[in-house]
Amino acid sequence: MVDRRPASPSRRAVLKHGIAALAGLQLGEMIRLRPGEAVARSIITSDGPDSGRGSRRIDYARARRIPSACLNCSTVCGIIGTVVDGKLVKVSGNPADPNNGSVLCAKGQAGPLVASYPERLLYPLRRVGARGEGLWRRISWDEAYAELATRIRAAMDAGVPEEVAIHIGRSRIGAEIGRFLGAIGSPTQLNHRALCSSAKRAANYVSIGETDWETPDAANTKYILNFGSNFYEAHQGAIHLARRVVQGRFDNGAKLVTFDVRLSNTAGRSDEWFTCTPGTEGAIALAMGHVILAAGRQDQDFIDTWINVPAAELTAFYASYTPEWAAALSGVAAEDIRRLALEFAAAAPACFAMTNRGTEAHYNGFHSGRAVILLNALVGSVGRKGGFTYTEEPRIPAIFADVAPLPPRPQRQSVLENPPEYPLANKWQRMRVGQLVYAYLRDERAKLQVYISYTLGSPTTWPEGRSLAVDVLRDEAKIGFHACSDVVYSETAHYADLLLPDAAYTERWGFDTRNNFALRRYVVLRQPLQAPPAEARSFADVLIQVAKRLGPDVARYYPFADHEEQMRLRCSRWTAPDGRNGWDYMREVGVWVDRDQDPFYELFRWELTPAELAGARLDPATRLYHKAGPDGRERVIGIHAEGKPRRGFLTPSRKFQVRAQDVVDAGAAVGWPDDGWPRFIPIPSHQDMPADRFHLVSFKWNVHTQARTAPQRYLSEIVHDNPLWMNTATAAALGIRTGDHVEVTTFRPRGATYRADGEKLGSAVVPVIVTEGIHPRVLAMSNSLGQAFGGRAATARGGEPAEPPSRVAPAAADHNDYRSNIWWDPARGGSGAGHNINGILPVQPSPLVGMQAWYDTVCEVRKV
Ligand SMILES: Nc1nc2c(c(=O)[nH]1)N[C@H]1C(S)=C(S)[C@@H](COP(=O)(O)OP(=O)(O)OC[C@H]3O[C@@H](n4cnc5c(=O)[nH]c(N)nc54)[C@H](O)[C@@H]3O)O[C@H]1N2
Ligand SMILES: Nc1nc2c(c(=O)[nH]1)N[C@H]1C(S)=C(S)[C@@H](COP(=O)(O)OP(=O)(O)OC[C@H]3O[C@@H](n4cnc5c(=O)[nH]c(N)nc54)[C@H](O)[C@@H]3O)O[C@H]1N2
Ligand code: SF4
Ligand SMILES: [Mo]
Repeated sequence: MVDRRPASPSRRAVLKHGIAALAGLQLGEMIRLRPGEAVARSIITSDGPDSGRGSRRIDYARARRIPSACLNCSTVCGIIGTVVDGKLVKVSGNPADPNNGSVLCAKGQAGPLVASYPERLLYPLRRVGARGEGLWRRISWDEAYAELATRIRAAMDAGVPEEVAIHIGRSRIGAEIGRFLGAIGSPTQLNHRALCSSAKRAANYVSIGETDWETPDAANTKYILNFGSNFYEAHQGAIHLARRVVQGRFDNGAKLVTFDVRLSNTAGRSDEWFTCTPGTEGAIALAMGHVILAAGRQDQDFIDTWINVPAAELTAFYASYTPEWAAALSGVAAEDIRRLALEFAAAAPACFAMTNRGTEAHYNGFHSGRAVILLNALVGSVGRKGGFTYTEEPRIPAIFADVAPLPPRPQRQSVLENPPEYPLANKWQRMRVGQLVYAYLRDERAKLQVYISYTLGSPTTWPEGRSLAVDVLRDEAKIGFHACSDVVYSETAHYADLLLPDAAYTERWGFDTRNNFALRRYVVLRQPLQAPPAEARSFADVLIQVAKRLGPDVARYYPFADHEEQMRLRCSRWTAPDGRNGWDYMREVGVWVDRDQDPFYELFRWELTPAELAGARLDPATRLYHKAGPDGRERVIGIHAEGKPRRGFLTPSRKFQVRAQDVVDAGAAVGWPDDGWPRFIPIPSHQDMPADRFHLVSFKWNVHTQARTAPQRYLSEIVHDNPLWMNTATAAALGIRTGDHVEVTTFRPRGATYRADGEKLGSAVVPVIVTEGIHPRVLAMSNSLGQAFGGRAATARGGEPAEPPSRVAPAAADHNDYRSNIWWDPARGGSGAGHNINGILPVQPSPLVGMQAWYDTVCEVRKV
């Protein structure tokens, strides 16, 4: 039975306090957990050999080397764990991984520390007091499974399975989550893609018909035009791309030109860095296209054969986009635009133009992204060596297919998963419009009986996080029941009813594949490098256990005992070339690469095989090949081009799509007039901006990932502070100096988006750093800091251990560091854990796709 009574004074007396007390918590005992409290307790007090002081010697003679996959960011590099006596002591890059090879970033190397964090969640906990009060009781896993199953079954039996949602951040077990939701009939699989990169993906899909993000051939390139990507510090394919850019720069002397509003580490390492008015990158790219065509520097053969509009129409489209027009909008000199465009074209085809969130996280990001990709088509670098290469959609190949039977696609609909106002959000992949989830719950456009959050930091990482997200998370009328899977007591966990202590990424199973910059199909296996502490358990296993308790109609989709067995079954069908069983091979090598395949150069030119052509018909008007599939329905399988049947681009015309009818149609459905061309769309919030208003943008530090890394002490030791960047001239005009505090006040957006009234949203007081390295009209602040939860490293609070040592302590080796070495603790005169301003950044989905226009935010600033 779950005890929902508030704690009486007498019971309060025996309450334990602080995460560290978890280690000694008995079944049924209660604990109080609070935000930002000086969790100055630890679970072991001895200064043993592992105490974090002195040197640590790894006995390599006894060490095992086990391949797995990093997940300290979404790049998922292949790793090798060095494991001694069942304990992970070190990670390095897996040379067999074609993407990262032996290279890892600082986050990758420091990440395994989270496993031995003394403030890990160790046991399932059930809320006892009010939601958000922080009062918990330790329960057993059986109780946790039973309660979840009962509540989910109730929604199913009431005929509203869509009122059960799983909301994931960076999960990498999407298939497992999809299987569970499919089995219970719920479509409500929520994610964070619209906060992250949905505009970028949509721009790729419209233009070339496939793939999550660009995988340019940087190692072989001569020239890179980078519009708002910080790939030396971030990017979805971070290390994979960065190491190849370095190679291209050193081996080929490739030139790197970066457009960033701020001197990022990428901008600083570029040959040329340009600041432009935020959100005007599309105009610059269009003007570059104008210059290339006007100078006759285009690849006419590619244009004539492979793009879906006649050359004359293309020239007409570009006619008005002069460098002078773009200069007036962007602040980048017309001469520079002209020069860079011609340099770029001169390097063709070994050149590429790319974007990332600096261009895409805007109202016009989707359109601007398309304008940048189109530059590659104009000069014919698409797919070429050193050019804008791309891969097939990254997929787990059939040899590792998931275990049958798979549940059917749910028939029900949820506005949370598929908001009709954003017709391109789910067109090519289910990207969704995550930032509307809490807004729609608050506005009563949907409700949820069961909300399961997993690797989700919404109070700190989402727009209106500590305002809207927290308001909804604490409201039991909007979210009937919230189960949270996390590794630490995070801010999301604080607003849950049930806490499910997860296995960290070094302690669990998974399959992963990514856009591969080596241009081949590949898969990596994530396997446990050590056991999770105490009762922490992989969320994938939690889903399996709950499913088995939901009745035979659900359990029938679970013909395996646990996640490990599911992985084994998936790997065992295949035999490696050396005769090893696939399961042994994957556990020993960690990576499967399709060696039979040609690298994905000029994928659109790949010829259809005789087998593919058998039974196909060629339409003489469109030159498209049609063929009936197994269901009898005809599909386009390729195009007759350059005298041969070829794969083409996976767009409706099988050509690089410049004018997109899909976009015209999608726009018409929601009253957004769009002629289908990648035009420049002025950002409504930025029109006639008064002189005392500024652009407020954010960025990622090289050593932090979103809300994930703050508990990792070496990373927080390197960066624990995130002052607001302000230009020297701006600061002088406002009388502000480094270290001063300012009050930042933000405004809601304008235009065709959610709550676009331009009204004041909220204020925050933050410290300032004055620098030449930022556009005078832009203020910038990193989003990864300012945690109020997550333990001592995350909140910058050290202290002496107050709890008696406990033998239950699983991995308390490093506690001394937390006790005495958090020198950035304000109590020791340090600067603290930084600030989080997501609470005052408005929800602002961009039209059609729904990508959060993070970098459109407008603010005022006042010295305090
Ligand atoms: N202002 C601003 N905000 C941004 C951005 C920005 O540019 N500016 N960027 C956005 C982007 S690109 C993204 S992708 C989103 C990401 O934002 P989220 O989707 O929220 O992802 P994370 O911050 O990685 O999620 C962190 C949560 O996962 C928990 N966690 C870590 N490891 C594990 C684990 O092994 N198991 C479980 N169960 N939980 C774990 C952490 O404790 C934390 O609670 O943030 C967005 N937020
Ligand atoms: N270290 C680290 N690596 C990461 C992550 C992380 O959190 N930390 N997260 C991973 C994830 S989920 C993602 S989505 C990727 C994101 O990778 P990126 O998109 O490369 O990173 P961001 O910092 O979001 O944005 C890139 C740059 O855009 C700039 N910028 C902001 N506004 C504008 C603008 O209006 N115009 C221009 N031109 N530039 C602007 C910022 O200053 C920043 O340097 O990184 C991945 N890798
Ligand atoms: S880029 Fe760094 S943190 Fe991200 S997966 Fe690779 S090693 Fe891990
Ligand atoms: Mo992201």
